[in-house]
Amino acid sequence: MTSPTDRSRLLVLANRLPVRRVRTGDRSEWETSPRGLVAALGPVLESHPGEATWIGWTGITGEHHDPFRVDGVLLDPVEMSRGEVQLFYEGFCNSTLWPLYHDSIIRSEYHRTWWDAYVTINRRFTEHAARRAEPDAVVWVHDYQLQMVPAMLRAVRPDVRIGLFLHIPFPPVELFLQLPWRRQLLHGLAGADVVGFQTRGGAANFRSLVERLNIGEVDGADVIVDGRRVQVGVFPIGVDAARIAQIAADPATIDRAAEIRASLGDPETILLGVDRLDYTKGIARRIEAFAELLSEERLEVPRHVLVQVAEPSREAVLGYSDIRDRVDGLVGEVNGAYGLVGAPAVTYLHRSQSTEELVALYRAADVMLVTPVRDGMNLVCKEFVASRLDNTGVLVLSEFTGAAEALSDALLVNPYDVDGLKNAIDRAAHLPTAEVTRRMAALRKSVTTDDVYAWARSWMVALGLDTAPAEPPADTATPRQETPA
Ligand code: ADQ
Repeated sequence: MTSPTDRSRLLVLANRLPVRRVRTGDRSEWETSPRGLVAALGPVLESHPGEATWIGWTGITGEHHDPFRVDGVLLDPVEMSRGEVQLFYEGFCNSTLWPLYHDSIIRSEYHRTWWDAYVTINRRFTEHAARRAEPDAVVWVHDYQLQMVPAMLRAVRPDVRIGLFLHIPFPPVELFLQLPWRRQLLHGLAGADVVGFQTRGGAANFRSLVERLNIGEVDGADVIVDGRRVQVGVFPIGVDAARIAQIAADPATIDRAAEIRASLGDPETILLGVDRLDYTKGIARRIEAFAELLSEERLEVPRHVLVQVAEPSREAVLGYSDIRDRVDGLVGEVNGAYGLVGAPAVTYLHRSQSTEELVALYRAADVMLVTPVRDGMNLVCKEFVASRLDNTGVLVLSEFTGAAEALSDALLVNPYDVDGLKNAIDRAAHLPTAEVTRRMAALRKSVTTDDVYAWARSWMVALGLDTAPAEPPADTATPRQETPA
């Protein structure tokens, strides 16, 4: 039984709890979500049996839920009303911060009511954490939805050790300065003992802003705020490469990959895109580049085809229906112009896929196109590499992903440079085998070494919890992780 006064030694705070509710007939149950941070953090939390609590929203509005346990972890739901979701999540998080932190690709909206809701929800998370934390507990806060929590929590629980990891980019000074609440947000982050970023660039932007806004002083990699050291670290997130390799080696996956290739007419080259349907991911530009290559006869259907899988995302948020319409329209145009009977130029799947199906697609593809205009890390490219057990396959990767920092053996592209993108796709489709193998072998070394367990372990060390054996579990069913955005 769970008591409302249960306290924990390790707390994770993330916008979403790692569960979803499934209904069978009249009954409803919580099921561990195969998505979200759970795959990354599951082993860490389970290695603190009875001691870990995850605080987050269930994804359901207007309902009260008592804390409950899943796999030994206490889940403590934070409630939100429909109105709060609109102002906090759809508003401040995804229409103010998300575009601003992704290079202002679309214009951010600044509304005081959204900011007020952001403060309210951050305070609510803080209250849960303050209640749940044992003396001297460790609190690991995730992502842009909860940037005020570190300072709020420090004010009421100075005994706890607080880390915040930002899954998305941290913007350059000139962009961040637009924010009417820039000082509050920076103070919020600087309340942590450790602030972690995906890239060196994000960490450098944070240090510059702390100095520029006179929040504190830079001292080496860290900053000193109110006489207190805030460790500023770079923790590039990875994937569960061992688990993906296991799925990729499964005969059922191998058969499915062959079936996919056959159903596409056994083309010479299958180009693949897999993304959340988000305007940051560069999906439309990628399809346009492919279409130009077809029009110039540098590529040709049915020898070369594109498969684009786009997971529906944030459909109630500004900008998302535009990108959906744009991609729908483009696919129609390109297929109308270049498709053949029984052989579309672009096969477009606008829905979620199982991990097994994604890995089969990764195996079936020859060229993976990962071309966001900005991305904190990007896990898809690492999942692709982890699936290519035989060192085949070419990765075309945007320079503007966090992943590009380590994956320099990909064909790196500037996604704004349409000719450069076209040349990279063309080159990828015709790369000599020896070069394909050399590049993929190097990519695999990086992706399998710097996996999600290494990432979790480095956080545990930074948070002073280095006893956690964050090793790949022998048998888990949660292969994929991403931010609970
Ligand atoms: P996201 O923006 O969601 O994550 P990404 O890192 O690519 O981006 O993760 C997407 C995840 O969703 C991957 O695991 C992928 O397999 C999965 N996915 C994509 N399309 C799918 C589909 N159709 N069906 C099922 N699954 C699908 C945020 C940041 C990233 C950062 C991560 C983790 O924006 O930059 O890498 O958090 O920190």
